[in-house]
Amino acid sequence: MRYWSLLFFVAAVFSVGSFLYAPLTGNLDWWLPQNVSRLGKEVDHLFLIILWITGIVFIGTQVALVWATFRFADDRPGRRADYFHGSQRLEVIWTIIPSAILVFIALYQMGTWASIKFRSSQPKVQVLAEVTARQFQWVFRYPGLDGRMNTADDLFTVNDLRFVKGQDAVIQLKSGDVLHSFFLPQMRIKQDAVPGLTIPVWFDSDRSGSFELVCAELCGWGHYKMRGNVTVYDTPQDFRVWVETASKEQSRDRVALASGPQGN
Ligand SMILES: [Cu+2]
Repeated sequence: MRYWSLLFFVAAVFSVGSFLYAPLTGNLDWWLPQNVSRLGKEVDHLFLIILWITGIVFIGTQVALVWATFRFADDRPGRRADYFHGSQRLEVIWTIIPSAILVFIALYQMGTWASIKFRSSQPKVQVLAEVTARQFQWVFRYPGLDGRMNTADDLFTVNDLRFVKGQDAVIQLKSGDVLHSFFLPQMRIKQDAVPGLTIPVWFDSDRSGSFELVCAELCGWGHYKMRGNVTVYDTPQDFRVWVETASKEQSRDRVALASGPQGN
């Protein structure tokens, strides 16, 4: 039944249709989270390049598959299969082409990788917070009102990341137990938190609002709980107001703790 080949054709058309939908409409938001960061644009660009390469290869191989199943279908009764040795030249070609593509991608993405991960690209700004991942929460330590880390007025929050729009934010990432992965989908940044290491991570947002922080490494039964809120403020003043309010609340809680149970 050579018309079985048409089944492959329908599957291929469907796949190609969905593949073309995203880049041609220019609307990546329906399958990727909205991007709000400078580096995110480069990440999405790389993503699209790879999508184009895999898409074109997919179309090529599907066309060849459908053509071959149609062309060589032969269901005469009693017909025996042909056996033949592979083509060495063909194998050399289809090894060299993917290798060349991989080398191209490796070289092409280097600049983006460097600006996201190389320490030499770390923005020279004051560290926003120290972030410790542990089963199963993100603990943030902000410098507090004095702007200095590791002092008595440091501000602690859980699952609550805040920074200012249009400014580079740098955090120091640690882990208190196992491997976790600090992931800000809308800022296109992902970094493993590794026990014993302190890893600087930087990101930014070109708009204010509330976004998502998740753990992207299956780190135990409560992995799903490692979800945090990201608040991006319009101005440094807004951020400052939050630090002041949160610091006041924190010290009030400390006083309450120190003075013992209040009966409520
Ligand atoms: Cu985790």
